[in-house]
Amino acid sequence: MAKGDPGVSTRSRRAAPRSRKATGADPDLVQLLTPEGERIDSVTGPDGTVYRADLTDDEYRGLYRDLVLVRKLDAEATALQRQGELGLWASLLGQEAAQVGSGRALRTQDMAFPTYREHGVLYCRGIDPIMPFGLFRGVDQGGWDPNEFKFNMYTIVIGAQTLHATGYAMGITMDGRMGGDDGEAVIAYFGDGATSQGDVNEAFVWASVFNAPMVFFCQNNQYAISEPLERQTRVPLYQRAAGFGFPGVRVDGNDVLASYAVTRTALDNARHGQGPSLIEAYTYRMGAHTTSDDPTRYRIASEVEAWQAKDPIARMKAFLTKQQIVDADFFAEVDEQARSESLHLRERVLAMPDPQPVTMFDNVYPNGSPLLDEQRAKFNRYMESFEGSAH
Ligand SMILES: Cc1ncc(C[n+]2csc(CCOP(=O)(O)OP(=O)(O)O)c2C)c(N)n1
Ligand SMILES: [Mg+2]
Repeated sequence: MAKGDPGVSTRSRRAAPRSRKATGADPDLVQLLTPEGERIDSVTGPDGTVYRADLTDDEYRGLYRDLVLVRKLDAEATALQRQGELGLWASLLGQEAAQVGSGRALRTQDMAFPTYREHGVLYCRGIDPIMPFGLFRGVDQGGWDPNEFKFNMYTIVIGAQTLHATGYAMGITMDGRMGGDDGEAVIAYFGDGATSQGDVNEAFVWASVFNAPMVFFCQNNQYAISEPLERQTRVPLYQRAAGFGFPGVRVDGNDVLASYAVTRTALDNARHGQGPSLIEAYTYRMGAHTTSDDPTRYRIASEVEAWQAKDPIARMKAFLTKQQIVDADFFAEVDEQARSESLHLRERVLAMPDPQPVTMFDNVYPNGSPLLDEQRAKFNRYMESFEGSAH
């Protein structure tokens, strides 16, 4: 209901949402918002779990705002890279709903372990969106505090973070910080390609046998750089979980409501001691793998167009409009916020100072090291040997 509109029940204006078993073209896909913007009240997953996302109007609007903002900031990053201001960018285009839905499902005490593409989750954790830009500009290591925001540093080594996450989750169990509503849970993000890594399979084993409070969140964006999904697996990825002894579910990763509901359920199960689970968020990488990739060399335009019709933002917009959850100015106001935040971000990125070369010796050890001190001194003498050196 729009604020300041007392007495008019928005819900009464709405068509009653349907409930259903997950059926149709993909009977295993949990979907709570169709590409046409129709909300489904509840869906029963393959293992009998009932999923629903009956949120307040403020929450629906909030999710839409998040989706638009993270897409706009991401587009700004791609533009900055094209203009030579970033060394590289890994775009989240197309994956906004998987990231915002799961990111908003995290409770404050939960810990997330990202890859290099989780800018949307980072945003939901309340981290200043400038942070990954330092990393991709090559001027710092990505400067947020993982403990403060409960969001670990980006990990480029494919799949490695799933082991870090599992170890962290086992620590939660050992410290007795689970079992109730205030218990902690851990989410590890990774891609479809990462499922072929030994690390990920080892993490599955450890999480399973130690009943770790873990959610494995796989964004199946259909490609590992140029390698399509059929080069990784002969079974749907979520079904792999059964072999490791924990539940797996496939969610429509372009549906922010389903991504939210499924992740919330999995995290709450984990914090209450019910062990790990695997979520396969079925989505699509609409852009290049990174800015150094050219996807036209390995995929056809019609495939991209088919996924365009499933756009996560368009369906949320259709839902908000049809259900009259927003007033006439809402979409323009969100667009304006996205425009001004991305402009502000751009200005701050351009103003980032280049680091002094000698700072590469910083932060290697918490208390320094004699060997490093020696190397630093040698490096300083080398830099000073240049004529007119100010360094
Ligand atoms: C251990 C390791 N092997 C190879 C690479 C090179 N590499 C970078 S991204 C990538 C593909 C990852 O695909 P996926 O897991 O599907 O994630 P996506 O990039 O699609 O989000 C590879 C092979 C790496 N970074 N780390
Ligand atoms: Mg992938």
